[in-house]
Amino acid sequence: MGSGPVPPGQRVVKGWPVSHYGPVPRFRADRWNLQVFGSTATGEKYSWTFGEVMALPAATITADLHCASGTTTLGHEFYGVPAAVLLKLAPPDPRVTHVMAWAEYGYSANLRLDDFAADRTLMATHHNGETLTAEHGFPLRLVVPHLYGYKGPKWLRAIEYMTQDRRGFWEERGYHNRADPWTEQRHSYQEDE
Ligand SMILES: Nc1nc2c(c(=O)[nH]1)N[C@H]1C(S)=C(S)[C@@H](COP(=O)(O)O)O[C@H]1N2
Ligand SMILES: [Mo]
Repeated sequence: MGSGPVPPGQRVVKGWPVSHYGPVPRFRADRWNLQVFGSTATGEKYSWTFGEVMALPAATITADLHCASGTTTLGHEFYGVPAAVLLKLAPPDPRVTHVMAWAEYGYSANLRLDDFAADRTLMATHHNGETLTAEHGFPLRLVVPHLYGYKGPKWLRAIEYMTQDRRGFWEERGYHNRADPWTEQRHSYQEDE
């Protein structure tokens, strides 16, 4: 639920500041798709157009967002396609243990399959009743409310099913592989603890 306790070492800020690495991509519906590839159960690759994604079963969640650099924003309402829906439509091979969430410009975040499959993991199209803004990830943004923000790519384009773990963009740059805010898993050097 949103607006519960705040994880240790976080300070709450008002509003919804924008933070990401690199430029905001321009959306072109005719060139956009959402893909699932890698170790699918059938060996097939899946692809949905923007219109098809918008027609998938959707749900609403409330989430607080925790940036690993120490800021938290409270009470976001996200609407979109639950990750569980994608896992049902594009089943992973039984050997899949992790996924890589890919965004525009090669941004990526790796997740344990159980973190991706979690109840509140959602591919959001809307925030507080309105279409996501470009800065916050339009047209599709992954939200993983129980992990630090870098595990939620804005401008999501693909989910890769993996049979072993591989580090994503920030995970390769010194950020923690799991990113649990409640135990302050901010840095990769903590992984040996
Ligand atoms: N594509 C992409 N997604 C991204 C990032 C990024 O650099 N690129 N930064 C992440 C980080 S570190 C955070 S804290 C959140 C910030 O989301 P916001 O700008 O909507 O608050 O986006 C995440 N998603
Ligand atoms: Mo962040």
